[in-house]
Amino acid sequence: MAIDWYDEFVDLNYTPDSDEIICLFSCEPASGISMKEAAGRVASESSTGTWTTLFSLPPRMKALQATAFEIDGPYLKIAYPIGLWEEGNAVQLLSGIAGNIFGMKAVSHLRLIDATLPEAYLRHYKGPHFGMDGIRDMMGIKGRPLTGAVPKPKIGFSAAEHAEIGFETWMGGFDFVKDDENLTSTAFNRFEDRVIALAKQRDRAESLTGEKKSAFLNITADTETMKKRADLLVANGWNYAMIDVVVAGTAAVMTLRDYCSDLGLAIHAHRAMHAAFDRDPRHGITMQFLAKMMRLIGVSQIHTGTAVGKLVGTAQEAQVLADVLREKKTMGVPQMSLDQDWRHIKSAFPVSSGGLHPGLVPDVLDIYGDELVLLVSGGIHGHPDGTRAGAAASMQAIDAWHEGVTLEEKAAGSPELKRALEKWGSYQPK
Ligand code: CAP
Ligand code: MG
Repeated sequence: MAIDWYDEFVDLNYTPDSDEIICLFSCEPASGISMKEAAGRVASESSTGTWTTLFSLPPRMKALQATAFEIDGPYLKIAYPIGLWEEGNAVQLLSGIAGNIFGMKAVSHLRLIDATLPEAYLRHYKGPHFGMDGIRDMMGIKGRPLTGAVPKPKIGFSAAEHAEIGFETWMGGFDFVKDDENLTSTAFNRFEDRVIALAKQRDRAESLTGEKKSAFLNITADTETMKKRADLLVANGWNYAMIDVVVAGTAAVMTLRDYCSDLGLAIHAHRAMHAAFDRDPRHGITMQFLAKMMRLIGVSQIHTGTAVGKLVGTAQEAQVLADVLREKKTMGVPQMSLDQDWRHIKSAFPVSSGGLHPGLVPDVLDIYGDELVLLVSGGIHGHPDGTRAGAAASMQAIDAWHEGVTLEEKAAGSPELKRALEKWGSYQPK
């Protein structure tokens, strides 16, 4: 008597239906398990199956079974019937295609690389409220990256001190001030105080520069508290909220997407903790899949790496992530991403941050172009002449890239940039 029925989930002659979700995995079977056996187990345990044959199995269940239909070396494609999924519930999708399967003894390593989402699945999602164009209209910024900085050190400033640094950042030419991922509402810097103090400095900077200024204030907490904090942001004239989307969780982000959208707030998504599950190239979930989920749910922008800064990630990964977020139709890159027609789902900005300074700005723009949120934080507050000069130096570096001149050539007429290059040159932190 057969003990298991895993092989029923493998058909290498199968052609998926147009309304099925297609997932790309890389898989290393455990010793003694063939790739085909491992494929059957992944397809089974992420859809309807289990480890043993069952006493009763209603025939209609067959229509819900996922099918492993392509094996190419360590790469595995599985098709999931649309009937498996609750409409508009991304959390349930993750429980299926990114659930138990990572813990199976039958595989030594398993990585969810990407998934193609058909129209039949996409239609239940709203996506980003604004899209890149909407954000640019809202901020009145054209033809260059959006720029911003986090006050540094990461936390420890009072609300008043934080706001003062914000003023200097804006006066240096930057568009945004961003809270750090671990700054929420601490005894020395309460969220309410920061929202109000920064709003005063924003209004000062806007009247002195004539430019629209804003901030990514971190509302991350339990969902009900996040709603209250979003209300306070709107009450003080802010147009963005920041959420640590990985640690807050997919469900909370879904709730806040609608809540913020109703308030007209864009969402800046920080990805703190992402590297816990996407750094090992043989196991876990890729950042491109996380970015896809966040565009689907509807954040306006999410961090995607620098390649040249202090955190891991290659230039190719950054480009793949940018395509997943920005393109109307994302063209898949073999073994890294799948084709995705985003249909009515608006675009989202990639965010490049982490160990950047003016000397590295051209490298980042070579990767992303202008459709980007560029965050230079330590790289402005560490400038020999202070925050305002650091921001000005970064804006001069952006101009140099547009003018097609080297930083050294630009520095000849740009004292802030000259001073930055004297300190950092094109040093790549690690
Ligand atoms: C950068 C940063 C950001 C990281 C997040 C930090 O500061 O504020 O959180 O960029 O990483 O705390 O390290 P610096 P990623 O610019 O001073 O390095 O963008 O890769 O998600
Ligand atoms: Mg940070």
